[in-house]
Amino acid sequence: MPANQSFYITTPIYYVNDDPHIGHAYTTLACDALARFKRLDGYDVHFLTGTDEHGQKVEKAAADAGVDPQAFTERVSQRFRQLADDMGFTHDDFIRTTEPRHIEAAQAIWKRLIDRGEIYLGAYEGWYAIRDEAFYAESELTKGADDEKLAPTGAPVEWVEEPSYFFRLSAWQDRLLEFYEKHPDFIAPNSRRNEVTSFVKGGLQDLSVSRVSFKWGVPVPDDADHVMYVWLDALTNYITAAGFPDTESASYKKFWPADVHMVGKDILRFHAVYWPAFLMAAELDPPKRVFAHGWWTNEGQKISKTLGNVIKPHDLVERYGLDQTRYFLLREVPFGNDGDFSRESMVTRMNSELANDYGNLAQRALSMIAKNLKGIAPEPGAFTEDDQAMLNAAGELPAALRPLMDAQAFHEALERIWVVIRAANVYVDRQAPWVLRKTDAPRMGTVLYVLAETIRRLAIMTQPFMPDASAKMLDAVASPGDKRSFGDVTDTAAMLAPGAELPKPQPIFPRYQGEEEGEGA
Ligand code: ME8
Repeated sequence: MPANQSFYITTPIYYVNDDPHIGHAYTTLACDALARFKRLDGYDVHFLTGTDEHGQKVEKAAADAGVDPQAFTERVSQRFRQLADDMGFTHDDFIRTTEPRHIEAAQAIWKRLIDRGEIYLGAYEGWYAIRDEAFYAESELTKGADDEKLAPTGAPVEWVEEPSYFFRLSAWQDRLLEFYEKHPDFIAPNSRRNEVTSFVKGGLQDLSVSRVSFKWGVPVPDDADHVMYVWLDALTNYITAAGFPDTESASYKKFWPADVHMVGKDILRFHAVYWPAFLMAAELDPPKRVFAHGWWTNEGQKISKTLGNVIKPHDLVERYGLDQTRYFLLREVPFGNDGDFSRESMVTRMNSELANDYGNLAQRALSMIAKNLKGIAPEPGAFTEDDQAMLNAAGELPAALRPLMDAQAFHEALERIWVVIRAANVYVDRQAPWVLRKTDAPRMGTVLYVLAETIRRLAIMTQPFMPDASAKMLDAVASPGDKRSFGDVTDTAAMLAPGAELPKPQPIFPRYQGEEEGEGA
């Protein structure tokens, strides 16, 4: 890996109108796993998350809570930072759109757009959904109960008529299509790419980018009656954090354009249509990729406050454990698809894949070393073909995982690791070191060495997904803290040192014994 290669990854910045839930944790978790993976692979990573604090929706939530918007955003933003701590996220920066550095950047992109004739003053007349902070055409609306007009997302809309600045989005249709054509990896997964392309082919209208009917936003430069449209403000956070408006700064040059904007499918249009258009119009580079993942439901139902089935990430962590929760969320659903949270499948994965497959592998091998070899890593004899095949299978994991992680196929990356874990369990059964103990003690030592070394390699590879458990496993095979990157998977200098003292093995993935009927079975 070339030294100092950079990798910039971002989460959406979350609205502070409400408390964080599993959906927010999911997007940031995916970014965290990828950020950790890239760091372990030698990249200089910049991982950004934060909160979206302006706009009518937040203003309204603050008014409902009887607090002024600034105090309200302070309070809720703090809960998102707490979530990040609870989940062990390793972001390098947490941006808030009410920070001076961001207001400066948002006004600077506005100026670039107005200087280039990409924004003009007009009047907006049309439908607006506060919940989505989005404008809708009459033709997109459906009717709800009592003939109430609804956006395609189900959000109620209201009629808005006011002076407004517009961005010449209509002029960007062909250039956007050309951009998608030239950069086939820009939108992922593929099905989403087709969705966006047909939306753009359907024609684009100029976009209202300022409002005068409320105040909670970034003031438009040179026209204080207007505040910037919250999406233009919010999207700009990605360049603020890279150092914009100083496009000559070392950080901007290093990290912009971002490698991946990770988003939920609900906000793909803003990221894959508006954002590259704003940037190209401002003569700035568009990001390299936008990945839109799917939607989580709870036991088959849409997650909503009204239904009272909001899953709090903190509760999952308390109940099942942090690494278990991280593993489940990334393994359960092919990344990109919708997913359903079910306790039964959480417990099944914990017990069969974590406790049985991975945990038992380590426990079996390491307790044999503890019992039969006084906890001292054995000196291996010559490796047989089987031994070598086992070591190679684990050694090939970095190369096998790189393309999967670059495609954000987290579930496949985990499955690929489990192929090796299962192979290691087959290897133990076939080699039967408990039989060798009586018949061929030196050969038992070699088999246990191969197993412990395989565990070391596996634990290096599971770090991005399950950092705490992997660290414990690496401690259990006496792996030094500075020899845990992907380069150390096969570096002979990092291999388990014969004679090393291994600590007494502790179970790392306990079986979950649920009290509920059916759980723990
Ligand atoms: O849209 N399943 O913020 P937001 C999966 N501020 N992911 C979910 C989810 C669910 N049920 N619910 C939420 C905004 N998410 C804007 C973004 S970016 C410049 C501005 C995740 O608080 C998912 O990532 O509504 C979704 O895109 C995001 O939360 C929306 O967060």
